[in-house]
Amino acid sequence: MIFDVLTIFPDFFVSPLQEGIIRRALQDGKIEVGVHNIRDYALDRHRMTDDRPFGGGEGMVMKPEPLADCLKAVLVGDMPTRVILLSPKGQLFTQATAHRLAAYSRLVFVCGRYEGVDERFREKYVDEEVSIGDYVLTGGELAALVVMDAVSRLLPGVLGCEDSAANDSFSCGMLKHTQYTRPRVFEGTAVPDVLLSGDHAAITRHRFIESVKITLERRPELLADVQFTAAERKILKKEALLSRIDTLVKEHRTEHHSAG
Ligand code: 6GU
Repeated sequence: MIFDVLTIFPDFFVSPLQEGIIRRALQDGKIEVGVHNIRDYALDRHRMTDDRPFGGGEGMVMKPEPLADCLKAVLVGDMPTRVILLSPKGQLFTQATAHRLAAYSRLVFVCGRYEGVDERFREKYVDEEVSIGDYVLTGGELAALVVMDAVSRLLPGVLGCEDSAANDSFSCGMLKHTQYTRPRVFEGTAVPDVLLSGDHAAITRHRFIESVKITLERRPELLADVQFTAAERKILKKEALLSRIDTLVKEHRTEHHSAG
């Protein structure tokens, strides 16, 4: 996977890419990151990448020509590429987005700054606009790093099998079960017996129930979109969780309908 980043702050990307799993992915050639300074494509005397908005108002708008020229220089070859503008006005980035983006050969991130980018650049060159949450950052750089991190760890061979992405929170639409390691007793609290039992079926069942309970408590709205198997529904019924979940799903659907 090739990531190309268009930014006016290239230094933002130096140290976050030099640690841990991302560093190893770069060393192993599983990912490649090209950081491109938009200012290098600003050809006026002052190398301006932004200007005052037509119509007046606060803040500055990123000029379309340096962005377009920078992008054209990056978009050589015919790799399946997605051009992504990071902006608080974008579609919310989720684990599903990460999976979808992981299928491209190249992602180009355009990091917006100031009050936004000229609309004509967005219309002509941007495939999708992505936001990482309902809050405002000073620019798209941190968001681009978030998306690169989330996508990278889904690529084949990036995670060791020890930390496989298969059991992540959100991978099955629920939050991940709790985890324990040594010592068996920490400050008077022991690890749950079942985890020491060696009974893998019992452990899987325990973790499934844990996942459901944690999700019910913290992010109940997520359960509306989870497809439980017949076997899972049987377990949930036995644990007296099924009716709670079914009620919740019904409520959620009704809310969606009345909202839509
Ligand atoms: Cl992608 N950019 C900015 N500036 N703020 C954000 C964001 C992106 N996502 C959430 N807030």
